[in-house]
Amino acid sequence: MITACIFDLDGVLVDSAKYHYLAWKALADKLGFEFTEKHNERLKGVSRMKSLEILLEVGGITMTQEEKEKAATEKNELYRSYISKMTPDEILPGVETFLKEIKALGIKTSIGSASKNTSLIMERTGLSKYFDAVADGTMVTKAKPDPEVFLKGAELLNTDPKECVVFEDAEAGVEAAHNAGMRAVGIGSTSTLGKAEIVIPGFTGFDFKTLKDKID
Ligand code: B16
Ligand code: MG
Repeated sequence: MITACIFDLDGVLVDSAKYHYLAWKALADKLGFEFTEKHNERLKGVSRMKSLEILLEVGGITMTQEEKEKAATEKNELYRSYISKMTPDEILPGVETFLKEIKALGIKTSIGSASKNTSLIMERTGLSKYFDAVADGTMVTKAKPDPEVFLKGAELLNTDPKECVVFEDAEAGVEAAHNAGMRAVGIGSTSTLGKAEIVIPGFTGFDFKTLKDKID
């Protein structure tokens, strides 16, 4: 039985990855090396500090802890300046139709995101109204594939993890869902998300019946 759906934010409900990329790229430019969109793929679903470490590895640069914190803060300030201009038009195709459908069916909904900027994005895009709970990077200490953020979502919804389905665009997120005892729908390609129970390219044309038929 499925009674709750838990959604990752970046890459599932909105495309904020492009803003993360622009902000990380500005930092790499300043440090004097090239940071490509392909490199950026490695940062999806990964925490802010871990993302910085990957970026520094790409550039072959070492920093003290203090320098790392300064660089991450600088990146976040630029990133927030971009996302503070987001609009409801940036919700990914098919997402609102699916959210409206499951709300009408009485399915409970939570966010399960690593991002500490979740509330700003939800406010700017108008997504807040579709969610009963928000579990995000401000509430957890362990990054995906640890199940902490999804278990927090289930707890906030007062739901058994076995009745939750997670929607994720990152491999580590699919693993985190399984580690939480939940099933997962991968949003993207089977080449990276093959372990999910279902993989779809996006929400367009996807409905709750299809979900139930495939995994309930
Ligand atoms: P912030 P998700 C993740 O969000 C992003 O995919 C990842 O690229 C980012 O580094 C992480 O949030 C932390 O974000 O710097 O805003 O706290 O995919 O888990 O919704
Ligand atoms: Mg994501």
